[in-house]
Amino acid sequence: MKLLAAAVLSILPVLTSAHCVAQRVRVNGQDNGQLVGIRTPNSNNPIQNVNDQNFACNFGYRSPVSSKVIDVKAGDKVGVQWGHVIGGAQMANDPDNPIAKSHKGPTIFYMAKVDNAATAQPNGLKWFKVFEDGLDGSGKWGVDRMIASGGWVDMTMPQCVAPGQYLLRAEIIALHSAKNQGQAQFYMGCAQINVSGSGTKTGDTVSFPGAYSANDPGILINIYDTMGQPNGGGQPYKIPGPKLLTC
Ligand SMILES: [Cu+2]
Repeated sequence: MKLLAAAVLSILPVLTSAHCVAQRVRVNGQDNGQLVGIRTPNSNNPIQNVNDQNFACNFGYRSPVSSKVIDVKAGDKVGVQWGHVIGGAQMANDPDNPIAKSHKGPTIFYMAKVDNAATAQPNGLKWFKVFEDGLDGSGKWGVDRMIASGGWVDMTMPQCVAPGQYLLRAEIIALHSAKNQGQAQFYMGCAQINVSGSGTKTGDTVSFPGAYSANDPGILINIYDTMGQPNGGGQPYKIPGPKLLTC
């Protein structure tokens, strides 16, 4: 009995920490460095309540929070890197870096216009969606592509986005347990960017919290087929939130 308890205890940290955290920003492949220009929570734990007051940009940031605002031109490729823990791997050959392979789901970016990206409070902002990568026809998820890219998810800054400062909200939704309400895992972090260009749009906006419901078809979902494969059961996957900005 004692041995069994010890065995259970020894696997618990693995079970409870196979999560991820957003921590680096790159522009056209140029990495700005660890925790530079991004608000990164100290914990890699997900938020599971879609109405959590910290749903916009997470909470409990590693301090000091970067005051860097990263320049992005319309048309640039801007990416955020995810890792198992801050710094990436938790140990040598960490199989859960950048995230546990079980954590299938979409990768998404939103933006919200702010006066000063370094100091802006995330609550009460108006967010528009600029990127989403869900489930493809071969059963691969956005998270699979993130893992294949070493934790990076890159998007192209749309040409029509109005110039100015923004929070860029990177999000992953892990759906491995999402067949039960409240069990989808939301990971998010907000980069601080300054967009230049000649665009005029800031999209159709939503609020966080508010944009998602616990029973949205992309949040309350069994992603496994009858063979237990995480391919969405052969059904198209409906990424939650508003429609993408179109230029
Ligand atoms: Cu997890």
